[in-house]
Amino acid sequence: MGTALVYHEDMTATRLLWDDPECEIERPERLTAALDRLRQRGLEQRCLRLSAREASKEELGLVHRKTQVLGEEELQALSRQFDAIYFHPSTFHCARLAAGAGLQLVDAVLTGTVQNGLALVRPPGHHSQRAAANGFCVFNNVAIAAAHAKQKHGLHRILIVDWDVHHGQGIQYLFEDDPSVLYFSWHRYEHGRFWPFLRESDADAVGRGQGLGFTVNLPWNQVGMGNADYMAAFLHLLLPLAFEFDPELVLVSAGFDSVIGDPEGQMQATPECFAHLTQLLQVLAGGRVCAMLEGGYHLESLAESVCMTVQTLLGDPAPPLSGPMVPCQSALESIQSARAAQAPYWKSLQLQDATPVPTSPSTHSPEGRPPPLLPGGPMCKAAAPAPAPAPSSFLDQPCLCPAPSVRTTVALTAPDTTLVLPPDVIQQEGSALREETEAWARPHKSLAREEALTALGKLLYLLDGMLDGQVNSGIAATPASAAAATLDVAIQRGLSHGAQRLLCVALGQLDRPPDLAHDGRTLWLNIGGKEAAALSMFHVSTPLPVMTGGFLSCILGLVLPLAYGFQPDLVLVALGPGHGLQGPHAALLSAMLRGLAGGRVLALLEEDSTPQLAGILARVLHGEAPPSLGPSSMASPEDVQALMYLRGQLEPQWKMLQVGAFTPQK
Ligand code: X5A
Ligand code: ZN
Repeated sequence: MGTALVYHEDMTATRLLWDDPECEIERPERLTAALDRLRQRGLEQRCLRLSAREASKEELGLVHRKTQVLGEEELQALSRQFDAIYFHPSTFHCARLAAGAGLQLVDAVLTGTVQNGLALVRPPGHHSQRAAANGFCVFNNVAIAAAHAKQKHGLHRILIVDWDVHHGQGIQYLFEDDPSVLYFSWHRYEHGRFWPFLRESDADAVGRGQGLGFTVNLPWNQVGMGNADYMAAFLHLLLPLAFEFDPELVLVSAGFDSVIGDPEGQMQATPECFAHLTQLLQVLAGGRVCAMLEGGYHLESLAESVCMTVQTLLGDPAPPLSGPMVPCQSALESIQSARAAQAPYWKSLQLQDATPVPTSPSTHSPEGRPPPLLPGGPMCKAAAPAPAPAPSSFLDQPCLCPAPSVRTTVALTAPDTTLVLPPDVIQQEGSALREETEAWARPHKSLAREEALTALGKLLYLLDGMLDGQVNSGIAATPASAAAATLDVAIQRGLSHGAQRLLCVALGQLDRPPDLAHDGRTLWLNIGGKEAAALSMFHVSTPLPVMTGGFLSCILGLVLPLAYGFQPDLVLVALGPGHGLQGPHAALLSAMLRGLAGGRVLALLEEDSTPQLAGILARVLHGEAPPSLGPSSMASPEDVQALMYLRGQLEPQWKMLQVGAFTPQK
């Protein structure tokens, strides 16, 4: 449905006219650098370009008490009345355009003109308050957009995700008693020693009155937070609450001073991380995501991160994350204290007994971090796997590998004319050579039948296309009786044809292929097993959660932490016999697994699955938003128990599972 890019070059006019070291970083080149890079990458051309309009006095009045136009000579005097603010003769015009751009974006998304979008604006907005400019911000662009979405579009639940490195205290103040706006902000805090030095930026500020629990603060008490810390914050704090809140719209205060290189943030997360954060948000609110630029002062990091965000909004798969996926101790402490502060208000955080993290000396130096993923440990004695191999070559140099010409392919046994697919999703005609297919099938009795062979031929052809980099993702079908054997062949073929690490998420009654080597190259995750069991760190089984709430905590609390920790370069999702998964649940799982392996995901269905299921999975793998699950029920006690048990078993090896302190069960 498309991505809007809202911009107006007039917004480059406002600039600092005198000497002020604090304010000089908020300069016009921020916008031009971002836009130039979007053009260079061909991303701007793929968006619906909208020219920003000025917000009206009435629209500004949704949030601000009074607005005024001033003479030039008053500007500097006025600037001194506020904290970290400069005014320029053009500032009022620019700020009205910035607020107007946000309104246009929200209108375009909520009227269905586009699916999502980005407003490239300055001045930024999230520090601005009802009657005070603050921190380079004049009007609160995101807050005005939220108020407008409520008033003009009748929305009842809006999620604001503020990933700027500063606390958007302006947004917090404006909605702190409003339960229709869930405001999440992470920010450099350093126990209150970082600007804006506010007590109310801490985790225990959770809103007030009706709005209790609808303000979520995640203060970072150290600099140097990286990809693993940001991903852990999303998986273990923001997303559980966001799914429970079930927003109708997601607004992002998209500041990029939280990216590596930024002088304000001093953080370590790479631009690719913002592709992943964006992708994770796109599974909410039917994919209605409106991002608006806030901070971001390192021009290179800013430009790159803006590209990552737009590319992901456009539906492109996220580049794999680099670096060890091990959250640092300080991040875990912060996440834990925010979870503890929010637990009274959110059932998704209850039951999962939260105890404080033991404080241990923690640093951000590479030496201070726990070593990356060391297989072995107490529970792996039976089948001690070899050390995880180095990342595969095609992921080491993603730039040398041209984007696949085909994003998603559907390889059903007989092309289905009733399938509803995006125009560029191809129904595959091709099949692997007959002799080759037969050779792969030979060891398996269940693959002897003609239908099974035909299906296998199509699957092998698709898989080869993916391994060669011609196709990014796909779905294939197999007769139910041949599901296990087909999956076995797919794994062997993947491993022998270039995959270094293969993640297999097997739903329903599918056993780990008995001849599969225990060498750490395959992570086998079965959802739908009889009981929770970790036979090794690479062989995990859990029952299918009964309730939606349990399913969500299984994905966020187990599947994705393991998957991100493993860093696969190929993902197989198999819906096997008795998988019992509803379409929307299967779609959500597939959409979220798309964050792994550069989106190289192959879904294997049973032949008699409905065309609706095939269609929805193909669309999701292609980058469309999954349907929202609606308000989620609580996880059942059995679901929680299974999850807690597996965490206890696996946490020592898979650090992304940590949500703070946890006492492993004996
Ligand atoms: C939008 C934004 C930062 C202000 C920092 C003042 N403002 N020291 O990033
Ligand atoms: Zn900022």
